Amino acid sequence: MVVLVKVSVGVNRRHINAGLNWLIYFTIIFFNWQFSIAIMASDWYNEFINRHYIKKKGDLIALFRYRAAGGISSEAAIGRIASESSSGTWTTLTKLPRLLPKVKAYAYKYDSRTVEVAYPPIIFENGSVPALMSAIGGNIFGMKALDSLRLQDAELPSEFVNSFKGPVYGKDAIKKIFKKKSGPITSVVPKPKLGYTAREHAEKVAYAIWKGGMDCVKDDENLTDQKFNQFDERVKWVAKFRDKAEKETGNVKDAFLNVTSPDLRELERRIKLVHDNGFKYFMIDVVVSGFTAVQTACNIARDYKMAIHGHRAMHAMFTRNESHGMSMLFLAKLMRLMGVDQLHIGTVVGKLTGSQREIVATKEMILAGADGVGEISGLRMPQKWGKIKPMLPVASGGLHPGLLPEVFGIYGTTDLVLQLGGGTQGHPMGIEAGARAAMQAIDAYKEGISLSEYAKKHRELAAALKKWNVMKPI
Ligand code: CAP
Ligand code: MG
Repeated sequence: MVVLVKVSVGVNRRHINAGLNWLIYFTIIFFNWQFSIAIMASDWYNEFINRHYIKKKGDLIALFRYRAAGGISSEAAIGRIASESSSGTWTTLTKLPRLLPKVKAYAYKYDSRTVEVAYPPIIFENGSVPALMSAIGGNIFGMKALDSLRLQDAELPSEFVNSFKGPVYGKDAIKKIFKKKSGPITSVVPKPKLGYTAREHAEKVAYAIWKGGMDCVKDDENLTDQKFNQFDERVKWVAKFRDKAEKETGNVKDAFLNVTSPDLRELERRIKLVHDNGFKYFMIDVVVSGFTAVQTACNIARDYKMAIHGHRAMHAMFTRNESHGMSMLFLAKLMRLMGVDQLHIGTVVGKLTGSQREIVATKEMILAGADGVGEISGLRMPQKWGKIKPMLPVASGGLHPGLLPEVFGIYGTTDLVLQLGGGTQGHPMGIEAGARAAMQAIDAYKEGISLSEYAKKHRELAAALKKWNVMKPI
């Protein structure tokens, strides 16, 4: 009793508040617990986790980097990744189809940062990249249970790979289109990106670039069909000055004319116009156009026996964040699979992002022959290519003659498309001299002579080195 009295006498406002706070606290804990029990009872995500799963030969194996949201366990996170990207959903269901066991993916190899998910091939539509990406690139990237998710790579099974036709030329373009024993294929994009009329683009810039020794002239990624430089006009003028340059130089000249279009019918019309004007290539902005448009363009290119230059504008929206989005490596894999002949994949030394480790791993993967490449833990999955031809890497973005030895140190010169813009047209002696300076830097590297030594007898290179030396633009 005394105790009680003491306690009751000692009790004051502060104690009552403290008592109420504890009561509220435990009530919340209790309902949260109930709530999480409810969640557990109603969700079946953990049925898509199986550490003992033995991957089957035909499985597609996706490698994800993930970070679970606060309070979410790794299992709760990876169960959601495997479930929502295959056949599951957030709650248990009252009726399940007979085929369900055949369409479930399993998270089977994981730690707190990466997970490999095995998908049965039956769940994908053969020959369709959009269908593939609606699964492994779909809802899972928006789930609240994940703070971040990045599709780093996926090993595509042979049955799926063989349902595509791949590039028409790939790396064979060097010999088959340009009749050159070895690369690089050289290209320059008129700068400024926009502002020339169709005729100025061809007569004042493209012609000078070809006369300076370049194989190709490339449309910039945002040059399509503007009032001041209409697509049909540009094709006609560029064809006229290509013929002039070919005649005067005796070399094959081509162009990467940008057919990126508002719809598939217009895309087909533009490709046909480029073909009918005698070009062997066309260019398409692969990300902004979308996978269906790229697959359509690849099928049309096959009909016309044309090569595709793939520009990747917009890729950095989802490739540069190392913990969320999709790797450039996997985007490049999809482009080779669909049939793009050459694709921008970065320079390391230029103005745009891309780690040397991932760029080299990507270059190896897109150039690999039938037996493909091996795994690089956490970065690249093994991948066999069968009959899909190798795709050429394009090195571009902030390049000038002074940086070319470093670029060739990463890519070599044999299987490469080298693309410059400002680094030729910013040359103090003009556009043709700028192209010539880049060609001289290539020759110097091939002959094993330093640029400074070579510049002693090549004034265009000397002028380029005087302006830019070896600066790395950002
Ligand atoms: C290069 C470029 C290319 C970039 C694309 C540009 O011009 O024309 O689009 O190379 O980047 O617009 O920047 P510069 P990436 O040579 O004048 O930089 O190759 O990384 O896809
Ligand atoms: Mg550009």
